[in-house]
Amino acid sequence: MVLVPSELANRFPRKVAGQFSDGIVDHVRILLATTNQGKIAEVREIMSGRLIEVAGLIDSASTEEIETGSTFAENALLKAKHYHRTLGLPTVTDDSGLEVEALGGIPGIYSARYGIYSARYGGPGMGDAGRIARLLDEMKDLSDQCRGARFICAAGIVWEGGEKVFLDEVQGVILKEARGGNGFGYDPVFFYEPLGKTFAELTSSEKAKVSHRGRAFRRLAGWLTDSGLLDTPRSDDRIVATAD
Ligand code: ITT
Repeated sequence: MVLVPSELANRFPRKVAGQFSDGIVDHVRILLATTNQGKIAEVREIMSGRLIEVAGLIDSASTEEIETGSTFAENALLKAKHYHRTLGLPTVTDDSGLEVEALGGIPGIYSARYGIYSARYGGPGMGDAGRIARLLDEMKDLSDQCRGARFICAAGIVWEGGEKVFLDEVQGVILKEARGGNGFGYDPVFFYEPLGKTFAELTSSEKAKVSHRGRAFRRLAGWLTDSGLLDTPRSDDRIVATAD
């Protein structure tokens, strides 16, 4: 479902604006700017039961050229500033990725682009399977004791009066084979020891409770509630997500 007021749609770039036609509401307060459907589903889950709702919005624009920073926090704010400038709305973004200890933190901030330059793993149009294949190849000689990794999430927000970013992480181990069909990205090889399952074997609500994203966005949501940014909330306030 697309939930955006008509006057806001007019301020989007042409390629995006055309995609707002099938739904209109009056009160959009915060935009969740991401092109990643997996993130949208998870942030919606994390925010469920709160004042803030997350709605899907189709946006074919890539965030890759905006992500020129050298940290997750920088990139989260760069994306949020870009969409805030375009839309004039308080804008929330997620920059996240996987860091493998024995690889010195790789793929890190390049998690989405990992393997993109190699035809062997799918090239520019590569998907999650190509990224995972490259990671497992890089790690094939590492023993079970040397497969520690962490997911990191930077949840950024930019509004008229300022910017803020909330970082959090979760520790795990990279398996030698993929397991499970839920989630997205590297979830099938990210084994979460306390639950004895990969992230792809967790339900969305189980993952939301323990994930880097769940932790970072709950902190952001708590801050939002206290910040005054949502003063005079309305029952139909929405976070609107962009995704392709
Ligand atoms: P946006 O920039 O549009 O939000 P993106 O997918 O390009 O989407 P990032 O640059 O933040 O986002 O890259 C994050 C990548 O890290 C993502 O594509 C996955 O490959 C990986 N990743 C992040 N969180 C993950 C999670 O919860 N489970 C599995 N993989 C994850």
